[in-house]
Amino acid sequence: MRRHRALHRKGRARVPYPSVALVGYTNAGKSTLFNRLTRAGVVAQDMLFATLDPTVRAVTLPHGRQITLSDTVGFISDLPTDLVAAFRATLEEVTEADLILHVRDISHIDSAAQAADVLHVLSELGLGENPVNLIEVWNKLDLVADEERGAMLERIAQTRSSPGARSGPIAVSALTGEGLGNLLDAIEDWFASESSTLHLELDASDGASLNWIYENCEVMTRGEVSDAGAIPLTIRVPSNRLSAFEKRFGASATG
Ligand SMILES: Nc1nc2c(ncn2[C@@H]2O[C@H](COP(=O)(O)OP(=O)(O)OP(=O)(O)O)[C@@H](O)[C@H]2O)c(=O)[nH]1
Ligand SMILES: [Mg+2]
Repeated sequence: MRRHRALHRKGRARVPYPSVALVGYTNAGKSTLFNRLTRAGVVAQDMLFATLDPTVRAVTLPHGRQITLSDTVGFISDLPTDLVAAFRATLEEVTEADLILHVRDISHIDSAAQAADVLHVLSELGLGENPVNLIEVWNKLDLVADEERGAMLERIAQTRSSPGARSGPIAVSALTGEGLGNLLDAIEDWFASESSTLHLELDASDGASLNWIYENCEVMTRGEVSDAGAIPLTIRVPSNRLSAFEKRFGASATG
């Protein structure tokens, strides 16, 4: 299965669209959301993916940008060990997605614990404790009682203004379609957003990393090598390279 998936990814890697993956706890509503979003905007190239993997579709966003969207297997706590390998194989493509949408059943009593489980699995896949390329989608808004809604929207506003937040959660109902416009806008904004400007000191002997930076980022300033053998750099990392950047240089570099 792992080999099979790797072949699929190779085929897909030639497609220039940015990739978005839906992840989340089982029953959170990923497939419902996937169907809604792809029905809204499937394009002709759709067939290309249909033969490779029925859970990947091309989607056109409101302002014309195209992405690929993939559905994934749901996470559950305490997975039986004989299933862990198969489960991981299906999730490998998540680690290569440009943007991860973490779909949560916000009406579920265990929503917070489920989210923690999902983040834990993502970190085990090598994505870091708090991936920068992740937007939370608070699904099943229709099941949230009117009197709780206010507090929930308040929480969203707070998260959005918290330091380091690139995008706050987006509240939706995959069932009724409420909030899906906001979600598509958030995805579009994410890919359109100004790339991040970062300062870092690179070990002068680390030619491979320097090469990587020149190939994937925009180098704005490059200082003299310090006595300690470090090159001070100011760079811009495009949003669709942020996760690759983090994987290479660590979450602390962009935090
Ligand atoms: N009320 C309500 N129900 C929803 C919503 N989204 C999904 N559901 C229901 O939740 C159940 C699970 O939805 P799925 O889309 O299959 O969930 P999933 O995340 O793909 O689940 P797994 O594939 O098992 O991980 C279904 O009965 C859906 O109809 C929503 O926004 N509101
Ligand atoms: Mg599903």
